Amino acid sequence: MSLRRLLCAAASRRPAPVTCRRGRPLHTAPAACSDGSAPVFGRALAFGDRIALVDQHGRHTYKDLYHHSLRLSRELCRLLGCAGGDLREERVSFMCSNDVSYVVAQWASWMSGGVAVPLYRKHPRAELEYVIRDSRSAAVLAGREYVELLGPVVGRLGVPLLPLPPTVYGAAAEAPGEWRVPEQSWRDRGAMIIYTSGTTGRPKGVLSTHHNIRAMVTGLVHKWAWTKDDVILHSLPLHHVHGVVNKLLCPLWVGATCVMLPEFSAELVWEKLLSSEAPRINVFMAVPTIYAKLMDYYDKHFTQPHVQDFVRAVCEEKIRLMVSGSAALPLPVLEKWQRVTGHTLLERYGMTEIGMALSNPLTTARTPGSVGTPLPGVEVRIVSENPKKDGYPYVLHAEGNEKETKVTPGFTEKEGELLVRGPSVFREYWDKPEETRNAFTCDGWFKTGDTAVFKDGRYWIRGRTSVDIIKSGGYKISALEVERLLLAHPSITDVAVIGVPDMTWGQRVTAVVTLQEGHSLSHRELKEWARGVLAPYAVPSELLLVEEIPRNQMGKINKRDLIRQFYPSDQGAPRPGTGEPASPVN
Ligand code: MCA
Ligand code: AMP
Repeated sequence: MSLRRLLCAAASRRPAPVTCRRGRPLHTAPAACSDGSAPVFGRALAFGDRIALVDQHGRHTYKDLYHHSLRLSRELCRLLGCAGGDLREERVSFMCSNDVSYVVAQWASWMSGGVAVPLYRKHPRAELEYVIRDSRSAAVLAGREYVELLGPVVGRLGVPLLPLPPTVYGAAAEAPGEWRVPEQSWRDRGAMIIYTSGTTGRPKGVLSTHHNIRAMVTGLVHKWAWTKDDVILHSLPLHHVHGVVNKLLCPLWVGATCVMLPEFSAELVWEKLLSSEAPRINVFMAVPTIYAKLMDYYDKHFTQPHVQDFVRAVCEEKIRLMVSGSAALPLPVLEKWQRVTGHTLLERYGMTEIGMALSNPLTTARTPGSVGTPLPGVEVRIVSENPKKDGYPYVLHAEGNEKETKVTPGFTEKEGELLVRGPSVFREYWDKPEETRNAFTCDGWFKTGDTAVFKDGRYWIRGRTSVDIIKSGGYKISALEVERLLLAHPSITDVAVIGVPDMTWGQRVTAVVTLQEGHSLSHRELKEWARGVLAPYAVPSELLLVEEIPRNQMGKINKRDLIRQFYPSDQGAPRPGTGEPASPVN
């Protein structure tokens, strides 16, 4: 039923009450493989004819997913001349829409013993090429929509392309004859490479093993009480941990159903959340920007009181869990969402390199602004540099795990860098041993680069240690990488990229630019040009033209000063200082 028809009916209908499932035991399917770290597909046959995925093409059972994937894994191994069926961690890049083809490509890569490298369809060609080359992918799998796009890219790189067969999208699948997933040890085997921006240099591939992924999934399944009766609405990109692990692998792990939209649309999300058609959504997760956009839509379209009552009643009665993460959740967003839906968003904290680390509780009170306490198996520390250099790598402020946190006397409520250790922490930055070493303390803790504090019995994230990491729309963006690319513009002589606080996006990417003498550049022109070299979320949403970008004697730009100069209110509303030599360009 369309959203409009749904709302017309709202005045006369009340949602059917749904019984609360909190506290029910988790569904545990017998593992199809004896190895304790076997991937999610190893559990699929036990869920057989249950619906795993609902997408734009229809409904797909666990059995179908399994068999389509096994068939594709056979094709992949044939293509690469791997008769034994074990690619031994060869990388397999793949580009698929948010639908059944994604799962089949991912599982096929794993069934063949390969490392899955998801590509994002909105990335410019140069970035796609970078990922395929950097990961040294042995093959590229392409959903039918992307064969044309990827053709020239793989052609240049000399990598074979395997289009997914059309049957994947709809037909029921038979078991592919004698072909089997070879017996292998999964535990330390690489499973997935997700590319993430660092402060400096090109994006790095974060390699997580099957054991890491299993730890991420089982920690969340336990903490958020996933069961096979859950139905999650999926509307996130599938080249980051939030979309891949939290929203896809968790439901597939327990035999639940994932209703997947091709992409985020506020209208479609509301339609699905409010629909009474089976399977009825009872779990939703998103980045803060999506909640902000859903509320914009609500303000524009759900103006009548009976519609608002209907929305709140459905959300309260039908949905058991709504989660926010990937960026700080602004308090006004949390409060408004509470008013609109009756749900206090469960905020959690994570990172590509570690999966999820901290979470508010499921059943007891959630604390706005806090990210809760460590997830099962996760250990955290808050530390600062040791000024004494007396052999200790750092000063310990607080240390905690799922059960408790101990604060060093004298360090109550003292901010510091958050360190993380545990089975979900990644194995390595692909092909970057030095960066991998530098990412850990000498005693083996991963340095998140986030500033945190332990206060009132829970953890709070205070922001990034580096101003050159921008979070916009839930995406991590390296300011220096955007600067590097913008400097290639023929009119730009100098550029500083800053993240300006913004209520919808978290931060907006803003370019402060000096131009060649006699040149002009409008924001529209810059955007058009930048779309060819940057992902849509990294294209500057604002351009400030200046005569000169202030630098210190070392040639460094003080970006915090720059933000204060142009946006003195720091409240998200841009207020370029009057009388300054800068002018925002539209
Ligand atoms: C897109 N646009 C933007 C931004 N992104 N403008 C300003 N700031 C941005 N960040 C503009 C585009 O340039 C375009 O403009 C218009 O919006 C539509 O672009 P589109 O790509 O279609 O945007 P959208 O679909 O509206 O995207 C908004 C979104 C998306 C749905 C919030 O950003 C998103 O899916 N974010 C989630 C990212 C995520 O999953 N992060 C998790 C990573 P024009 O129309 O002028 O061309 S973090 C993670 O995984 C860790 C482990 C964790 O903790 O979760
Ligand atoms: P990514 O590197 O793209 O995986 O993004 C991870 C980063 O997102 C973390 O290092 C944090 O800076 C940020 N992040 C994730 N969740 C939260 C949260 N709940 N609050 C504040 N920042 C967050």
